[in-house]
Amino acid sequence: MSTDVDQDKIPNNVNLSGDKRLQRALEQWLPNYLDWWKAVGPDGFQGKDVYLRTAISVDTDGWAHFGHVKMPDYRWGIFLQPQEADKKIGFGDFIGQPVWNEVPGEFRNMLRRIIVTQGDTEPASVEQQRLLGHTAPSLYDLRNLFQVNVEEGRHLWAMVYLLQSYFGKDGREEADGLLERRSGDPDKPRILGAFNQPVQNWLDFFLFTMFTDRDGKYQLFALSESGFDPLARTTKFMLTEEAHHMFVGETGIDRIVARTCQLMKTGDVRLQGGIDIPMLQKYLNLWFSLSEDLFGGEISSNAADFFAAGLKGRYKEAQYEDHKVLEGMYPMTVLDNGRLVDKEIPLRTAMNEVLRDNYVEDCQRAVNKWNRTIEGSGSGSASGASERLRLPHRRFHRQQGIYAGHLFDPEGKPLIQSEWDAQKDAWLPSAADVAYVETLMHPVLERGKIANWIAPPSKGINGQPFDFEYVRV
Ligand code: BYC
Ligand code: FE
Ligand code: FE
Repeated sequence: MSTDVDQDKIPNNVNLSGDKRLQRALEQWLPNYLDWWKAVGPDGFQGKDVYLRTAISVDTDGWAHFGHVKMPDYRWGIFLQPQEADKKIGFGDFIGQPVWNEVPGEFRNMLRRIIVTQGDTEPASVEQQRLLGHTAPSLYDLRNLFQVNVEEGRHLWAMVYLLQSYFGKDGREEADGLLERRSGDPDKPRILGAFNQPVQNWLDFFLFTMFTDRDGKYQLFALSESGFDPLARTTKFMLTEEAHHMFVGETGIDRIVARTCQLMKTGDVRLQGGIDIPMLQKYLNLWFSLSEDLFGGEISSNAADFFAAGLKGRYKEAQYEDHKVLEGMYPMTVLDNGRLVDKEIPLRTAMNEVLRDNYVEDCQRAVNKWNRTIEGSGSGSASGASERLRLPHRRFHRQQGIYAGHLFDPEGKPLIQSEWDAQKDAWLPSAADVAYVETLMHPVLERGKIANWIAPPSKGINGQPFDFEYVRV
């Protein structure tokens, strides 16, 4: 009996009903979480039925359960990828030893810090996106926003589960702290830069889910290699949900591009209420650079320590031959007295950059796809045919790591302050750009209708048509 009650409140595959101490800790945390959700979660629509998928098990076919639910009734569950027998640590100084199922004492602080940093991003993103429901371009998009929001809420649960089950009293304090910090609050900000940046409009949102959630993908992959097996198993399951977040971003931008190309054929994009490619490029420059910062410094002793301890590996660690990495070097362009010089960095200390390389490659793939949409649109105007999107150089607009505090143009060329000041409004959204995008943001909440600045999706969610009642407004 009691098992069903627990599964009802907190669906899980961690035998919650058999662990009274953990159950008590989570049940104490739950009302605080709901208070947080109501205070700074999605503004409005909380009483509306939203067509959401809920994770109810970890079976590959059966985990996503679709139905209309009110967001506060969403069942935030705790799911870990099933344990593998005889699993061994796959990299670092402890390679080949059995994975840890308890926190190794000497790495307790490091591990807690990684989990808290990961956990902090999840509620932060919900806070950042809280007002967007009021300007959704369609019911389909409104539903996707809320899907992302409830799943980021579940990702917070996932990290809180780890803190409360494995880190005792300080874990419980950290779990409380995750509900106390606030995105953008000068006194108690979220931990990482991009998660304090305002997400004011849907262009921000699509670029955030494209670029910032994609940092999540790579960080989660790296953590899914962890020798601390509960972390590996938790993050592995989170990745199944993450795919949809990135889909929302990547296809969202593609739909804007498609609509913009249509408008190019009939005249000036802005005069027709669209988002022109140069505007999109500025927002892309902003969110790509902010998201690159999330990988940390290019040269990082923290990253080397995480790797050595077997806590955080590389993207798909199995693809590499050498999992100890005691000798390799990584070629890097660094700044030496303000000059760019090529240098070899011990590979272990370059792990953040190695992960960023995988990330940038994936981002480039998406940009190529958007450009194929432009090319395939046959947009006739002379300007239209020549416009393409591109990733700025990784030195551009960085606020973490070796390039922070220095100025570079989108090609990576060093600049002096006056050059930057003269051109920055051509590279990043200016106040006037933000104001223009703001004028386009009106809610379209009629079934089958869509805002003027974006094309409808090629298909709906879970086999439903675009004009499905995704949110009963
Ligand atoms: N902002 O050695 P360094 C997601 C700090 S996204 C502010 O360069 P390290 C999601 C750093 O903490 C994935 N501070 O960096 C997406 C350190 O501070 P201390 C989130 C920063 O430690 C969308 C100092 O600078 N997951 O899931 O190697 C929606 C020098 O550190 C930043 C993770 O991040 C920054 N951007 O690496 C929802 C995984 N970058 O020691 C969710 C867990 C660095 O001087 N985190 N600093 O006080 C980690 O693995 C690492 O902490 C980081 C940084 C990769 C973030
Ligand atoms: Fe997440
Ligand atoms: Fe996400």
